[in-house]
Amino acid sequence: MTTDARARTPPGQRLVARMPVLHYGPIPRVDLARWDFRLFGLVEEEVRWDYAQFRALPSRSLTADIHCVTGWSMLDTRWEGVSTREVIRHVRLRPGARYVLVHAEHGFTANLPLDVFLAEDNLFAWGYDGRELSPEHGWPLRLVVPSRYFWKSAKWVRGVEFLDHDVPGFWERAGYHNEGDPWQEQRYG
Ligand SMILES: Nc1nc2c(c(=O)[nH]1)N[C@H]1C(S)=C(S)[C@@H](COP(=O)(O)O)O[C@H]1N2
Ligand SMILES: [Mo]
Repeated sequence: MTTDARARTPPGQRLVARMPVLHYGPIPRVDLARWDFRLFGLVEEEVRWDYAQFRALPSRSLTADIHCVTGWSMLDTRWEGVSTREVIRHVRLRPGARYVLVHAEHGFTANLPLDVFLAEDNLFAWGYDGRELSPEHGWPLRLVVPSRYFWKSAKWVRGVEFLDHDVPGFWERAGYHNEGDPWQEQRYG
């Protein structure tokens, strides 16, 4: 490992060259004609976009290091999509909104404090490595939050709920750490 790669690998992690596929349950079969993306909860007016509307939002690319709690990390993964900051430009949050619960297919959820959700690098991605995202990696849309273990990066996302209190997500309820910062090795709760 180069010094640079070592410095970018959190404690207890090993580097992989290809992204593993990891999730609970089956890969959902998504019908784009029925797909929607909702912003709801503590917002003045709910937003509901179909897939074409979501894809029409301004997009950007992101190069990021990702870290899975099971021990693999991958450096310089390349994503294309819409930043979380761009997405929330389209709602007015009600006072008290401090947390988000990200909702995905089959009832999967992941929780984040609002400020972590809105950090600079976070993306709702539809592209990976110069191509359309593949179904096993979350097509048609997944979240990418590089600052947290990758379980927070929900695949097959369908919306974001804004809350005044923290609600643990799927893996957090299963015993994973509520915060999940890989640099502090916040693996299990
Ligand atoms: N919907 C959903 N998203 C999920 C998961 C899941 O079980 N369901 N697992 C998470 C975990 S633990 C990891 S490490 C990453 C893996 O993403 P990948 O399969 O694209 O590598 O997806 C995350 N997103
Ligand atoms: Mo993971």
